[in-house]
Amino acid sequence: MDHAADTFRTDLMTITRHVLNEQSRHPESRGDLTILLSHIVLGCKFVASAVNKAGLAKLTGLAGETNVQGEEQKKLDVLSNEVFVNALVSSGRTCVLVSEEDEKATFVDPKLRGKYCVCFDPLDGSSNIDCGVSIGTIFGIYMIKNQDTVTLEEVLQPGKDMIAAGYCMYGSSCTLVLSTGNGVNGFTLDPSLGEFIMTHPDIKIPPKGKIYSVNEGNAKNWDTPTAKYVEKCKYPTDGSSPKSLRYIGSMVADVHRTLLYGGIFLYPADKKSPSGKLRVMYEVFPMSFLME
Ligand code: AHM
Ligand code: MG
Repeated sequence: MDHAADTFRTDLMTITRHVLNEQSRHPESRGDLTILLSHIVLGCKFVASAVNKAGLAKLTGLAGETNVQGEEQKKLDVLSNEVFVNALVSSGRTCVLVSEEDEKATFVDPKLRGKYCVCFDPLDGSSNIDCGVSIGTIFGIYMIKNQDTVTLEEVLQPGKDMIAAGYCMYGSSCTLVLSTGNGVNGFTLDPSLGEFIMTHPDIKIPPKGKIYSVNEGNAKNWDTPTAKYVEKCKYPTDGSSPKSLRYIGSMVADVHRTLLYGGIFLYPADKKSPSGKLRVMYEVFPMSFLME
């Protein structure tokens, strides 16, 4: 007879259980980060559900058009931003929020302030929304010394000072990858339970990979070293096999694949974007934190 445990996971390491375990390693902790993370997880669940419905609604003509009242349907990225801002503010653990969707940083009402600053891109890879290709949320968390007097300058901390970072990929499954500084773990959303369950413990990027990932359409604007490097991926001179090209155009998905399969993902600076296209605070720093 089959044991249930052969078919089902019966000892579920939910993301909450994992974060609480991590918390218990710091006896002085009051659980603020745990509470903040649980609000971020809620935001991810909401966006996952909205992303799933967006395609359906469009197919049946219910979304994307101006309705009879002349109201414009909210775009998914604006909706996601609202969800995360509300989730982060209501956690009572944040003092400053920096979102890709907002021109200015949000300073939380002093009554609701906590010690964390969160930099996030609520829905990255927007060009992939309408065709149902993977998109994601990216976040990085910093601690602020004095929440009451916090200034914008204090928010501009180096990436190495981040205390936690993660991303959630809305793809063929919904996967949340998180690090609070002690290893990187991946959790998959079980829609029937509404819980993220640990499916990728202690992720380590393979030391060598067979994939390179870059928007080659930008090649004419690259500098010589970048162009030479990519050329070598295709025409290796050391007798090795050429690398495969994979490029989704959603950083979360391209980084996720790189983390699991190895290889390289790059978005180099070029003549068109001399400082690179990806934004350092809510895209590059959190992803670099996880990669390291
Ligand atoms: P977005 O924040 O407007 O969605 O842009 C960021 C995205 C990244 O996810 C991705 O790596 C990159 O832009 C793709 O850019 P391109 O379409 O130029 O290849
Ligand atoms: Mg983005």
